[in-house]
Amino acid sequence: MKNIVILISGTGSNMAAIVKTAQREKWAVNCGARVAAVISNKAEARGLKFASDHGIVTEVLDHKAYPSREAFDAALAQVIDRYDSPSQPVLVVLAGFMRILTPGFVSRYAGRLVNIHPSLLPAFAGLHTHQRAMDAGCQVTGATVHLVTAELDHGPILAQAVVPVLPGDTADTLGARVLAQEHLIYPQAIAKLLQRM
Ligand code: NHR
Ligand code: GAR
Repeated sequence: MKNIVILISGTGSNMAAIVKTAQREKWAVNCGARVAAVISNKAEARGLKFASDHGIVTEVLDHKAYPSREAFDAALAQVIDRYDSPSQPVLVVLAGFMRILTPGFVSRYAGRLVNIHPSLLPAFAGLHTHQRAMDAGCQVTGATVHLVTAELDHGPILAQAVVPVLPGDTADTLGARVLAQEHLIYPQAIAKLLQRM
């Protein structure tokens, strides 16, 4: 069985979409995979309740409790590695996880560390993507699932969804339209990746 470990920082709606798809599509049977744990760097992340309500182990690792990014990432890797072995390899899924990861962490999980970013990469890497897309006059934007590499939001692209920018949009209305597409493409991209793990 492959173990999926999902990292969140907030609402966790992408995490919830992955958990629901895994149940609906019987990933345990069809992909040999299960969502083993959800880890948040914020104790107040709303997604933690959804995860524990669905019988998933949850863990909080507050980055502020560590003296450096390297120390936080080492502690994070230690927790993740409980779910990693040759017979049960781990897939690490960033779902609204808001801490930049160190090169050491990224190389440890190379090829099995994925992120969803709310823009059509390579456009608008980094934060505040919806406001930046509107400010640039974009007529479309979207979301990108990509493998994580040491360079922020630059890894190989696994899936994208295109979303129109509509008259009168705010960052919030546009973000909600993008998020609905994220919930469709992220579980799908993960299922595909599991097949080649
Ligand atoms: N780490 C690496 N090495 N590479 C990537 O591509 C990563 C990553 C960690 C997270 C998600 C990413 C996004 O999709 C992600 C991709 C956080 C920040 C950020 O600036 C930027 C991009 C992403 C996530 N974080 C601040 C930091 O100092 C904190 C911001 C906050 O806490 O609100 O880490 O957009
Ligand atoms: C999503 O739109 C995701 O793409 C984005 O944050 C939202 C999280 O929502 N991620 C980033 O901006 C990463 N820096 P969720 O917590 O409900 O899944």
